[in-house]
Amino acid sequence: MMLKIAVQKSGRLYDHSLQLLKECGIEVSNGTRQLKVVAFNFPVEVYFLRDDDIPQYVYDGVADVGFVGENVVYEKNKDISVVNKLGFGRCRLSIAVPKNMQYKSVADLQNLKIATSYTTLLQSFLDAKKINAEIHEISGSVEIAPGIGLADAICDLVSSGSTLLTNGLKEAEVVLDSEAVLIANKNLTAENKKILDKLIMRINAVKTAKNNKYILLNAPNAQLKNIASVLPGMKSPTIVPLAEEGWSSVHSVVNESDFWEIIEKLKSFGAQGILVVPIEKMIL
Ligand code: PRT
Ligand code: ZN
Repeated sequence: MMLKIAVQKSGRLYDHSLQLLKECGIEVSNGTRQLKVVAFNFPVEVYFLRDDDIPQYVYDGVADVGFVGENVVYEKNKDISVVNKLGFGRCRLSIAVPKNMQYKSVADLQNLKIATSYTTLLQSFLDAKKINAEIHEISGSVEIAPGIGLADAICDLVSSGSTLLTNGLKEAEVVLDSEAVLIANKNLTAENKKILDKLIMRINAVKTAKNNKYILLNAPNAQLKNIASVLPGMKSPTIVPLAEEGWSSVHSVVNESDFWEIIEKLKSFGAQGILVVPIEKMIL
């Protein structure tokens, strides 16, 4: 029995998808760009597909699970489960207008013609905001539509914003914040469900590790209480006496998001020789 995983065959999600599988200990080689490849060391078969087709294939059961952007998942709107965020492929689906347009609020979109390939998501956004606008569906190079007089505004994916800038557009509304997610068919066999649970456990271990750092430092014993109070660790910090009298070595795990704040506090409590080390896997 094998779990069939669909990933993008080329494009922005390809490298990250294979990297994530690799970090989960699942090695596939796709040197010859085949449609499907069996992993060496985990019961999965990887299918390489266009990202737009992945929700449909997962819904049909051709693939059991897939890695795909939320933008595609919610646009296709199939009856599948979104299991886990994957932490890559971040972007937002936004409405953009010509930069010289006076734009104050969503009401300014009333009666405009908006070009997009995301008609479902755009329509539900406009409905929720009670805006009447004409949606003009185009499949590629959406950003040039206002410039050539095809539309008044666009709705497309944005990451750095430089495509909008070079086309004389500005972001007006965010329709959806998106990142790559793990999706799954709702009727997996019990056996495949077990493989999926293992995969999810590994993905979580990789994601958690990326969000955390291992930290080691030397602290004067008189300050250990203060230092321990800013270092929660997985349970509590590990404290080991140093050969030098009156000093200890403190080990802990800190979250990336409050990392610098913690470092500042540690320094103010007299911590020295602070080492910060990446964590490869972290199982809670
Ligand atoms: O061939 P296939 O259909 O599989 O690929 P594709 O061409 O449809 O998709 P691809 O590879 O371009 O993107 C795959 C997924 O990456 C998307 O569905 C998103 O989930 C995610 N993603 C993240 C992005 C971007 N960032 C992104 N910036 N997808 C597209 N863009 C494009 C955007 O459409 C616009 O043209 O990049 C341009 C904007 O980028 P900035 O940096 O100039 O703002
Ligand atoms: Zn696509």
